[in-house]
Amino acid sequence: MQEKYINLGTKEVLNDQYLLAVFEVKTYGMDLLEAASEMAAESSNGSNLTVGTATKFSDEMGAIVYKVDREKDLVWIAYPWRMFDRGGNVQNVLTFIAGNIFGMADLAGCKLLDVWFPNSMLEHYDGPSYTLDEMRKYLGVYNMPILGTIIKPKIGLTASEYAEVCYDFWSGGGIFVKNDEPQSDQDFCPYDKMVDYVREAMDMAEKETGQKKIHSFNVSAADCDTMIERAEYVKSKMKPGSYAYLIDGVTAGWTAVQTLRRKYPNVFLHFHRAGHGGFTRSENPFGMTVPVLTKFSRLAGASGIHTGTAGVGKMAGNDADDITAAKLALLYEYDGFFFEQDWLKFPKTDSDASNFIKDQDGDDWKERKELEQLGKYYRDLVSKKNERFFSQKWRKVRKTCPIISGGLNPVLLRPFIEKIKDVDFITTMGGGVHSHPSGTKAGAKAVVQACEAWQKNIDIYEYAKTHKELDDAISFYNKHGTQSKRINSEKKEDE
Ligand code: CAP
Ligand code: MG
Ligand code: MG
Repeated sequence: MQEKYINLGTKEVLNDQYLLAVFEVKTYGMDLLEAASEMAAESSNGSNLTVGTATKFSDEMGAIVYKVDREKDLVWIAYPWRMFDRGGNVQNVLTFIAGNIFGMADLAGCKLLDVWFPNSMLEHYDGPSYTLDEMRKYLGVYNMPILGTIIKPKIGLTASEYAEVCYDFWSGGGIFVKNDEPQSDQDFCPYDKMVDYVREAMDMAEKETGQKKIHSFNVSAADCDTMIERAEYVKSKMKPGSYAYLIDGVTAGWTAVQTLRRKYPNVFLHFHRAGHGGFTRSENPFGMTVPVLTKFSRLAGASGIHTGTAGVGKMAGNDADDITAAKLALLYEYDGFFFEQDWLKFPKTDSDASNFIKDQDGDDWKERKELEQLGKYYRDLVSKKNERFFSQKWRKVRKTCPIISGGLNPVLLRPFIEKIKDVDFITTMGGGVHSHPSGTKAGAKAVVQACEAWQKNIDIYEYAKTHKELDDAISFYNKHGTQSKRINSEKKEDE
């Protein structure tokens, strides 16, 4: 037992100087508190042996186990955020708190269920720069999801064939098109040719429909130089606002995500999470939850991240994980599984903030000297959606847009909207558009019509009576359903 990492019940960890984390921990017999103390050591300044080289100061960098729940196998660990790499490095935080502990032989399970970032830590991290708000402004599309697709087949089209499918979707009224997550620079579809043809297709479709369109280009690559080369090529060929950069954040890594966020603050940064299932699925006793992955993507500055369809589509996922993740991405404060996270940035030394509050509140500012008071005051402002406050980008981590994909089709749009109770998201339907019996353009029209039906609060079966593409989609997708056999069979059992 590493006693020096245990301080149960201490309130010190709530003084805005600690990142808080909750883990579900299983062991091969080791006592839970002992396992927690070993985890705290390994994920901060220690290891399994006490070393003679430790100093008084290095001891202060030790994590603190401050709560355990033996019923539920939960442990709460606080990390002094001063120990993290300066300069807002997300990769470093994860290397500490979601790194070696997953390899500890004494653990039979270690799942990071929730994290809480203190306000004074948030001011050191980028957060998103170009958000869904800027995308909506560019498009002139409000009060509805951004309707999108992924070009399918996933890979294998030539550059001109690829662009033709983009054109078909856009001419059918679709707005947002993305490369599929593995599409990059393949010999049969050279990157520059793909970009050139997409631009042509976009110009034609915009002229024909009078609508602005967006394409999300996958810039993931073997190295950052090549990634930037691809980003630069896209930037040189596409109109500002008409493109996003897609990054396979799990396989390309957090450094790639933050490089793009810092180099291209005026471009929508689209975080695809391919590979996340390896450590987020509930069947996996090790790893982190979807809400935790989502919170780190917002901290790193993703403009949007896939947050799952909450069991409506083909991928494993549930309401708790996927809806919580979407809300933690979008809102300025939300109750996660264990922590209420607000995304406000203000350090103790923030004189602007105190002046801001003084303006807001005049003389009785005096009793608000304490940070806790400041924090509470800001939270009051946020909850009251104080217009003046919201105009101040500098004081908050801007929103990350949920990107909803995976086995969706026009029939499933409304069920998802009713689950998430929000329309601030991008939906990308691949199979659910390109498998439409009358092809991609009809598939796009069916998605648009399904959204119109929702906007007019008309049942889609009713709306389909006067909208053929939707009618065909309903018969086709009701027969084929989502592509997950398990979800389909569970749905049949429910019926
Ligand atoms: C969806 C998709 C997405 C996954 C990502 C695919 O295609 O393009 O990458 O949905 O999952 O390749 O499967 P379909 P998530 O629309 O044809 O299913 O959004 O859960 O990260
Ligand atoms: Mg706070
Ligand atoms: Mg895909």
